[in-house]
Amino acid sequence: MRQEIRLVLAGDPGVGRSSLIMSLIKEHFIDDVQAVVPEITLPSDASPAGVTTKIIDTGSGTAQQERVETEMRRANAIVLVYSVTDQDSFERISSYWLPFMRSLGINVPVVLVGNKIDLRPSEDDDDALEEEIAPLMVEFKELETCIECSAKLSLNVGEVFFYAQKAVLYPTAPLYDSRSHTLKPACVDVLRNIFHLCDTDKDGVLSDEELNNFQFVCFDAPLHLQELEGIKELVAQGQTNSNTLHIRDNGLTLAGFLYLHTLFVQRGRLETTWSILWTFGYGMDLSLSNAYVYPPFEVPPGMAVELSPAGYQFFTEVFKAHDKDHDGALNPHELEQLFITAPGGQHPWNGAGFPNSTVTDEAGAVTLQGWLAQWSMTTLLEPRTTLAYLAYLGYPLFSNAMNISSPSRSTSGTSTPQVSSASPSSYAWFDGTAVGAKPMQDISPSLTTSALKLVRPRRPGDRKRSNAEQCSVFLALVLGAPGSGKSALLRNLAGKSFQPKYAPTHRLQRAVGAIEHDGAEHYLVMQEYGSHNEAEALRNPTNLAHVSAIVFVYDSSDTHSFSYISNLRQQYSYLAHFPSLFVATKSDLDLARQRHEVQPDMYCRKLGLNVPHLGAGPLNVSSRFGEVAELYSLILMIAMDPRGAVPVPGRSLQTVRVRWRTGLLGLMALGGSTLLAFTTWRLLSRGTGGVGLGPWGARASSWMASLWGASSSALRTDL
Ligand SMILES: Nc1nc2c(ncn2[C@@H]2O[C@H](COP(=O)(O)OP(=O)(O)O)[C@@H](O)[C@H]2O)c(=O)[nH]1
Ligand SMILES: [Mg+2]
Repeated sequence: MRQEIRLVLAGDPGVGRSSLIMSLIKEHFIDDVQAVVPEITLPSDASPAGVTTKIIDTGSGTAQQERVETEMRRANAIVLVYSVTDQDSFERISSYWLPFMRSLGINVPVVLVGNKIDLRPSEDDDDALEEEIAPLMVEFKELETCIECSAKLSLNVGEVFFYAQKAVLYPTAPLYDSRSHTLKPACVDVLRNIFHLCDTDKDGVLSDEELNNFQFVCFDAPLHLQELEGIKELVAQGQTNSNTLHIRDNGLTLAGFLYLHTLFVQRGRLETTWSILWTFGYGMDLSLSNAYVYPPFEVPPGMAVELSPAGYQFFTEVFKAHDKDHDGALNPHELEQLFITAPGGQHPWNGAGFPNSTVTDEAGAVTLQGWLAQWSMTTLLEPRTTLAYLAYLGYPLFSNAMNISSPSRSTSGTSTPQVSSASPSSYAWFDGTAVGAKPMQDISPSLTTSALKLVRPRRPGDRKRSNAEQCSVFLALVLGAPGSGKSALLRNLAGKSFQPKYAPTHRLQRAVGAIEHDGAEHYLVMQEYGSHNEAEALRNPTNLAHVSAIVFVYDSSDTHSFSYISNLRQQYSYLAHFPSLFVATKSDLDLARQRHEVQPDMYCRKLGLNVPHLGAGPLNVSSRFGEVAELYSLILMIAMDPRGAVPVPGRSLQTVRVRWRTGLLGLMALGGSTLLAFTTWRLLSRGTGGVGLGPWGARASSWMASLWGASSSALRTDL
């Protein structure tokens, strides 16, 4: 945002440049003004948008020529003065001054000022003057405003500088083509986006409520009902073509909205249109400002990003507003409408297989669950993309209107605006009082970040449980030989049907699905790198920063499949630090013995894996028969709580301890069966006469002896 504006006065000698400046600051006329008034600084409260203003006088004559040039080059706007009593000074505007500025390459707005109107005979016709000015305005588009004044009478002097400030702060050129008298295409594009965002129910017209919301968003003030009607009447009157309605269903159409802005510009109310553009995040170049699209949002190391409840609610509302046929899913046309305000009208997932990456209905339309899952995935993997799209979709401005309770909003004390009967003075939209009502720097959409939240994923070895439970979106990386069935697992996760025909995956693919766990919904994202990217991606462990689990997949019917993952694990030893799940696919086909030094089950056991409900693994699945569901909940489980799923590095020690424990357990089990067997024997021996029994332990040992061949009689002898 601009901090300071430089206004430079130029014109022929004696037209009253210096007098104008003195008249402005002294508020009365000074007869013997100095030839060149020193530079004046007006404080920020003396400008419409709170910027300081420097006013620079220039002298005349060849000695001053160089300085005039220098100052003109540094100017943000030029106040070009002539005297209404000096025809020469007027003619020199078009014959000398404007061409001279062009020759210097100066391209700033010019305010043309006719001074000394106190000296003009009152019978002179104002219209005649306008006739002289009009062709100038056509020829020189840099002429922003023309104004007549009198330094002597302090008439219109403040206005001269005010218009010059406005010419800098609210320039016409980016918005309006002064020759064709129409809004420029870039301006139309931006206003169309703003219109779409304001049309929260997406019915193609701005209703009274939507207009009122719009007024609130831009000017922090409600809209007076009568004025609302006034606007609509005005816009309706301006309709020239019966094919393009300005008003439909008692609401403002896009054509009407554009017409209204044309009026603002034509009536010198550029500040209104500019304030609106700024509110919606656009800069002077009519592109969305970086600060608006990417508000500061730090993700500390070890933390991940998810959507906050407000974020989920917003995406839900957006979904509902665009589901025009109310079938609970967004078809391609509805999606196109939804993303119309995004750059290029595009969703952010081009090339990422959307909507195949997420849950759709049979026709391929994205369901609400699929929609939220897709955003959950995007937020985890590319939070900046989510931030940007929140901005494109209007979250910073309309989350409030959509009744989305974002914490920072409610504290601002701004309640959902209603059409009110407030005093007309609060009506800032059309009467120009919006100027200065909302300085540009106050319009900061920092609230976008309220749609996100930081979570701390649980890492293997973390002792505390509490933080980890906040996470609800998890990424699992799927690794395995080409053709081992990775993509089929991804498709299944997104609820897609099994594809019998093999289509190799070369590029990164992702799929996301909602999985219920402990009564709460979680999102599982599965990702495969694709054969062209895998090696490159695995070389850099930081690529796996968000990975919560690795799924090692092999084709149980292909003898060479398992060695692929075993090699991979050997080559990239850091993979061993991730919670891991081994999966044998195609269990519907004949099992093949793997050409590998150990078979998969032994391999898993040797890694010391002990996944709840599974053990060491591998897990057998069949995508073809849809026998996969258990896989996803298992992945989710180890992602949430990696205990038992991370290969144990110091395995030998662990194994010894486990064996020792197993040994004990075995002994106890043996003891149990000993007792059982002994009882059996006692019963048997009873049948053959029987004897009295001593402590069972003693008998146990004797019973073992019987197993090894000692006769019952021998036993009895022992007893
Ligand atoms: N009657 C009248 N005289 C003015 C006005 N403005 C300036 N003058 C007189 O015009 C002469 C030139 O003014 P000055 O400000 O020095 O012109 P500059 O050379 O453009 O800076 C001075 O005698 C001023 O008093 C005005 O609005 N009305
Ligand atoms: Mg002077």
